Amino acid sequence: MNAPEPARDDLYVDAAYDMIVVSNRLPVDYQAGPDGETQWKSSPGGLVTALEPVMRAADGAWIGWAGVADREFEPFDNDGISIIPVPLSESELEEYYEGFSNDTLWPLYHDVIAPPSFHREWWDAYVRVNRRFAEAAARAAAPGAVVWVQDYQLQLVPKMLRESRPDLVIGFFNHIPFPAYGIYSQLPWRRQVVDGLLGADVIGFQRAADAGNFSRAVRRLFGYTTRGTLIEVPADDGEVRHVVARHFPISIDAAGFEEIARRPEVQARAREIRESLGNPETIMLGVDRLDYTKGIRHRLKAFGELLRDGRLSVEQATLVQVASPSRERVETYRQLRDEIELMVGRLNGDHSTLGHQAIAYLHHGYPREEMVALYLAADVMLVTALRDGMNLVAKEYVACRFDEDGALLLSEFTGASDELRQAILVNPHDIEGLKDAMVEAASMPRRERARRMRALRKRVRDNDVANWSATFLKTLTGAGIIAPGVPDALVAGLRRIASTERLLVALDFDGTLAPLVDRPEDARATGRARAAIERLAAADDTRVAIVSGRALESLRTVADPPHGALLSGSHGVELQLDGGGVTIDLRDGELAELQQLTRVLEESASSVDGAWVEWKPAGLALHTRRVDQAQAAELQRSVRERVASELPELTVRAGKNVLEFSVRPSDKGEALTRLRQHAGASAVVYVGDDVTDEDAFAALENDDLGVKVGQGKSLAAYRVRSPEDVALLLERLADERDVARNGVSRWP
Ligand code: GDG
Repeated sequence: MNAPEPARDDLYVDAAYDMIVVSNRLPVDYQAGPDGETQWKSSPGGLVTALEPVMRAADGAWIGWAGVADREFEPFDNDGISIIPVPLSESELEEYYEGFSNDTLWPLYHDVIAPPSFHREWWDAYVRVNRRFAEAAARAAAPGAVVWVQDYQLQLVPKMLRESRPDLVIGFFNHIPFPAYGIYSQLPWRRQVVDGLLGADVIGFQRAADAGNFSRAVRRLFGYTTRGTLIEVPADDGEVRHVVARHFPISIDAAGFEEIARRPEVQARAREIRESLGNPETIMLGVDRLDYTKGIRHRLKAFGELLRDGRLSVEQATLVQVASPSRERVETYRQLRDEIELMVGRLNGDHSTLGHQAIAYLHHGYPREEMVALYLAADVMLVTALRDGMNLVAKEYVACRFDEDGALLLSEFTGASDELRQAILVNPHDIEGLKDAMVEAASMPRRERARRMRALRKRVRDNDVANWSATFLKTLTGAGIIAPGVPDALVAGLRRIASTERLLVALDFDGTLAPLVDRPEDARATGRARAAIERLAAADDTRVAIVSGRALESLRTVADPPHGALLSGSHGVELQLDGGGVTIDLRDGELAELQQLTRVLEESASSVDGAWVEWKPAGLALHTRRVDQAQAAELQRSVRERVASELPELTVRAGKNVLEFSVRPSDKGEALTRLRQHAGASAVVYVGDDVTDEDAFAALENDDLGVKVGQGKSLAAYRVRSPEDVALLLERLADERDVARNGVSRWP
């Protein structure tokens, strides 16, 4: 086993995307074309609308299932967003999706309105499929990328992803409620699910109550400390990781809905709908997926009793119920459909006349324009869910009513009721109360309707879906999305620091000066960055240093440093200062440790095909990139265990597919401090993209300036997007340094 090229611990072969969304379904659906060829049809949901601009700006990828079982598809580009399909077999569809997701979690999380089924084989499939999604994300994510996991089907993904890619920033959003502990605790796998979610940095819920329920479950199951929205999760290294669990109420593309509602042809269609229903005084409308959480039966019962009691007549009022088909292979849903259709049939039989139907029941999906026409036609919108994470229908109705008319009747058990306080709020279990509220809504004076609708519309406009995603991402990254170029605030910072007496410009190499490449030996700084550091290094009052995790020898070869540059390799263990290299002299104890470490690693690696050991000046790295995932995990675990018991003093760094052990603890922070002293610098600029650069940012002092390249949590005060932008930054710094010396600016 010879040591191949030195590798950086966060250099992954097909890691490419800075922003990744992972959801059960892709934003596109597979369709077989007329000749059996593959076609893709966009399914423009709210989430897609919200995330499209963010995804395009950030070079994003969407990972999910294409909606057809037993088919594998290659990744492809859809309108500027990369689509990465994850395959599901027919039995996984039954066990992971229809079973565990929709017949265990869905009823459990909706307060057991229907009894949840618990099956161990469904759980096994859930774990298996979650792992597949996590692996797809781990392969696709660039170093430090943001990965945003969506919804209850994928609750184990955050932890799985953190284990394989500790460098990532991981968010999770739960679109459905999170139940009280008394209910949640029924889940046989309650610990594993909460633990899975705690792999995220930020866990988002619809309501504050959901976030509270989650934090309580964490305390009950794990005893972790929670303070407000922060949860303190003990990490492997003895440190504490802070996880945020709070509410981020989701919303809709309000302007988009209003735009459709203002189209003349949509308004004409709304009038046509009213006429075709026989011009009743009041059209009541329900729009739901056919789901037992939506309270459709309660609504029908209340409406039927109002007709029976003569408080409403079919000439006065018609109920239009759109029940779009949903989860039709799950038994509870089949039963629900039978019950509802029986009720509708009976009520229509009892109350309809030849000219007036009591209930227009539509078991179809409709195009969005038709939905908007229905919203415009409806005098009263009925949202009577027994439990609902948010309920977007309520918000869509409000967004469409630019005429400031229409009354919204809204269940207290929806997330939307936390925000839409001017709706007529109801408890749908209280049938008498519901009936009174329906009559009140039908007879509400125009002025009162307008007053309420104005307030509701303001709320939905102010907090639309773009706002929702921006707020979530800002909490997650602390930075939002990074614009290309050198941000104005950073320019101001560069201008300030350019006037310092003796400047040290310390730069990471891979991912900072050089774009990441497949083979570490191919990495080269961009031409512009190389020219800019040459310019900086040429001046007497400025020193340039390159600070890398690579061994010094490899760094010299790939970086081709300008004359006079200072170098630091192996995470600060090796330094090259003026007057040649600094060799590190290991003490006897360290040499003995290194020998023993070599024995342990070689023994372990030789038993596994594809594993190799790389020698570094004060340590060793065990590479498992060419070993299959399960075997690699097992090898890493056993090596970690052996080293922990035989050589407990060693420093361990884990990257994807590599474990690095070092007998001389050192990091880029210590390296930077030595370089600063050596250069006699009065201020330092440090630029880096990697998690190991955080040690250097932590070593910066008040007048220094830290710049993080790309997404990811960071102590740096500034960010740029990519090595190309680092080159611009360095050019600008060289210019500002000239200006500070000569007083001539070529910038406005
Ligand atoms: C989950 C949570 C949370 C329905 N029929 C048609 C159609 N729809 C559209 C509606 C609306 C969406 O489907 C349904 O969204 P909801 O929020 O009402 O409910 P869920 O499907 O249960 O969604 C829920 C949501 O996730 C988001 O986080 O609010 O609480 O359960 O947009 O308009 N759209 C079209 N034709 C139809 O026939 N075009």
